Amino acid sequence: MTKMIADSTIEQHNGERLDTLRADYTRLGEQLARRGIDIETVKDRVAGYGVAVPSWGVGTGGTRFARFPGQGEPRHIFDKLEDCSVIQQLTRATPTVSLHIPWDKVSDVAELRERGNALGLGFDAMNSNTFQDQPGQPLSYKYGSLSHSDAATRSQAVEHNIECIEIGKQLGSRALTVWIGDGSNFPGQSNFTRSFERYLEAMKQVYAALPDDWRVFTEHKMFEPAFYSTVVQDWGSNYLIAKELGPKAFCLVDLGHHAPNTNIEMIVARLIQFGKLGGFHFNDSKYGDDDLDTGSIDPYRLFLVFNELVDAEVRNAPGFEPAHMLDQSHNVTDPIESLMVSAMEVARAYAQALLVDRKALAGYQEANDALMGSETLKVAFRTDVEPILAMARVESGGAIAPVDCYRTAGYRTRVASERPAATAGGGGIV
Ligand SMILES: [Mn+2]
Repeated sequence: MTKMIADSTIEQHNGERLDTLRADYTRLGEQLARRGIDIETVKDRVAGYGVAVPSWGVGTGGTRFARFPGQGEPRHIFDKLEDCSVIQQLTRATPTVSLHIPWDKVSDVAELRERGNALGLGFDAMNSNTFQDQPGQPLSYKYGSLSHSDAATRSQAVEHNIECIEIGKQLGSRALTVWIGDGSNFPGQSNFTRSFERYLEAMKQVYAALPDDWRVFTEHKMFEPAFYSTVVQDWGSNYLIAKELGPKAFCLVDLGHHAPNTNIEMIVARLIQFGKLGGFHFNDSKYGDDDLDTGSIDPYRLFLVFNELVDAEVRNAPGFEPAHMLDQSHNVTDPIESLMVSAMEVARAYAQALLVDRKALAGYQEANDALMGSETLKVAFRTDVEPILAMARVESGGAIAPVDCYRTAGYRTRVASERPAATAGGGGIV
């Protein structure tokens, strides 16, 4: 296996911190035991948890005003895979990469698969792109793609999605994520009903091309790039799509794609209840689709989402198999550092949700004890689970403090000398 960070660097890093970690872990284990929780069980479940890294996330993002490239930016998908492998090597929480076509298109897909495998990475859901025009593309998506008024443009978008499935099949992926920028900027610009009918008809063609063991995830978003209406604007429309398409179709929840203050954890619960939660694009948001680092603004909301996920996990909710992916734009940080911290934030929310006393919570809910219901969640959320996360990392070869270890290893400086300053590449804000 190809390793971008030397084992010796990680071993030295951990060696300097292991005694402290063991003491913290033992102390937390005693505290949890008093609450009837076995720390080893929690650690094992955290160790088995993985969130996919988006290939586009390792490049510096941007806004509609500007993009300020960082040092040593990946030039192509093979560089991106190396960066993704650093995240996985140090955090052990990101075993797969989610690719984006055409940004990650290569002439030799088998080579891409081999390179990923050599770096210890698998391939998660494929992401199609009909929200931009590509060089040489015959028909424009300026006025939409899968819902376009022109049948030939819709066909072109359908064919692109089928191409993504074909590439994914060669990589060992088993899901396609579809997000469209289709919508309108003015009342009267498009007909809500006819646009949605055209979208459904096009998606049925994409669905028909799915292999038996594949799933398709549709992603809703309330606004942007269209600012008056979008064709797939909310979870209600998304649920209708999944129902219309069939059993392999599920809804994807991007945390940033809702109005401010929307109760996202409740949307998650509804989709789980009706067997249509496909997965997540994790990020955080202050105002809109800010694509900020997961857990950087509202870690309690992230915990509440995971509280619903663990609730479904422990009661074996039918059809519950959500795909977890990060989807962020890193404008002012080193993307590798942001993605490492974000992956750990997702794992932290999972660990905290595992600590919820569900029997007590159900009792308080039955008794209408609002205060203690809330406190039961807060007790889990307030628990510092860092020793559990760090121990899970160490035991699988990762680093106790991934960002420290990454900086010590000097990876960014090294690749900056190998990779000429890049200017191309999508901002990757989807
Ligand atoms: Mn997304």
